[in-house]
Amino acid sequence: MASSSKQLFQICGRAVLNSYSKAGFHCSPVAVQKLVPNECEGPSMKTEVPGPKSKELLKRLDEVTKNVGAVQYFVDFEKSLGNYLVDADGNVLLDAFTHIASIPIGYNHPAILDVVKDPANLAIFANRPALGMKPTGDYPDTLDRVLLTVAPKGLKRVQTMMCGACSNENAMKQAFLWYRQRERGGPATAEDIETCMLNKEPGCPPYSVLSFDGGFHGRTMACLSLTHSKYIQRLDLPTMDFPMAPFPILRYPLDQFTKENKAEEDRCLEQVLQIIQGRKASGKPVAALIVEPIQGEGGDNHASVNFFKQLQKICKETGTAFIVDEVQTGCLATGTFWAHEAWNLEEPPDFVTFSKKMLTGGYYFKDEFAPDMGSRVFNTWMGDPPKLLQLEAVIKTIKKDNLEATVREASDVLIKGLEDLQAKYPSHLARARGAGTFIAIDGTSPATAAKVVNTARNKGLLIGLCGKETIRFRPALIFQKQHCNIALDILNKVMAEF
Ligand code: PSZ
Repeated sequence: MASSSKQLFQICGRAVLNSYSKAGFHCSPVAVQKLVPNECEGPSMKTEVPGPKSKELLKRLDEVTKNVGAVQYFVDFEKSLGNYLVDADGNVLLDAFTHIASIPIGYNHPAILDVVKDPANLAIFANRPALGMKPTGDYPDTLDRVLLTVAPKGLKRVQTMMCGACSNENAMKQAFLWYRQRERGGPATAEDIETCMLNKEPGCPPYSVLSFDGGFHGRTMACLSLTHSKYIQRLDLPTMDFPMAPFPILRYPLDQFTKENKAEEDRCLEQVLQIIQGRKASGKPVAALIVEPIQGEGGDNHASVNFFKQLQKICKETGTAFIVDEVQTGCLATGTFWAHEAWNLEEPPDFVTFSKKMLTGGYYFKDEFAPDMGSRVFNTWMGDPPKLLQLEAVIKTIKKDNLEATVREASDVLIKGLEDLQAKYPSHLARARGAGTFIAIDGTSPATAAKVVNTARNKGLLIGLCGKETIRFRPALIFQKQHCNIALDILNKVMAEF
């Protein structure tokens, strides 16, 4: 972080305060307690987004990467602070999307800057270990102090990884190794060793992982076979012979469709059981099942506590590993540190994978799923220790500032505001829903949803799209009531233009 950042924050705060009150927003410049000092009072727009600077940069980046189809605008990290992202053109935007749900406590949070500035951390920032082979002496304590303090109840083992996809990829591998160990009941035979080098059975067993329609678990080549949210992620790529079950599509409001939703969930559970039994009978067993607590990329699809309890029960009864993908839902996004805490399971999932707000990728797992030998789950970096130090600052901030209460309060305000909006614009908006600040509302068509997101952006609010026609909120954990009110104010103006 350059030494000019403090000055820039102040400039940002003042400039925004002026333009925001000029724009006629009614947000009190005093009284509200900010969780990040000097944070802006509200958005301030100088240009459309993308503005001229972003457009120019886009051309330059395209010359180098030829892969800018998804880049919308460029970000200025020096000037961004708290819940406000500043773009390359100097636009200040209230960020309720946070780099696809990945900034836990906002931009340039003082607690994270302290970690970066601490001379005691210099060596670990300057030198990167190949963690699976040569970790630094403080590493076991760091894992204990950081990742194990927030471990899901009942899980005591953790492996770090580089990203969400490689977390799922390796959790899956550990599940396959576990399955094979049990099936074989002893060490690998000479035939196993010979055939595995030739892509043949029995060394390479025809195992699979069961995933759900609408699920998203990453884009590496094995994870891609579990990912079913958009065709563009899969088109022209070979996938593995992995089965897929339907995920319940619930009708809203939930309390008016209890019977229908229960029937829908039962239908999906029945399919899960049939697939697992069918595959086993045909000699191609399902070794694991993977599920998101709320399908994020697939369109913010929720299911009931009972659905997840039944899934775990089916896994247990059929000897299938139960992997819960908390890459997007983890780290307090849904109001509990792990979304699956809300299910009150009798025993923990076999694996819980994470990344995004956790800053490091990785997964927790039960003892019985530990790899059977060294070098089975391995790559060069296997994680990045400075990210653990940053995560430690996040965890401390969550506790110190009681961000659980902040998320709860923001959740209530945002969901209620979206419900009011949908009551006002029933021909454009539907199905407001969410847990914590993992919140969404549907447009009544894909075009409507896209128009809401794009118009909101030009008015200074960043939200995202997912599924076919879903508008989603993925703010940082420091998104307070006042930020919700600004967001709702902007959305009201957006809808008034429809
Ligand atoms: O288009 C993409 O590749 C996107 S857009 C959002 C994501 C990926 N989310 C990543 C993700 C996730 O939401 C869940 C539930 N599981 C796994 C992943 C993969 O994480 P990364 O992107 O870190 O590999």
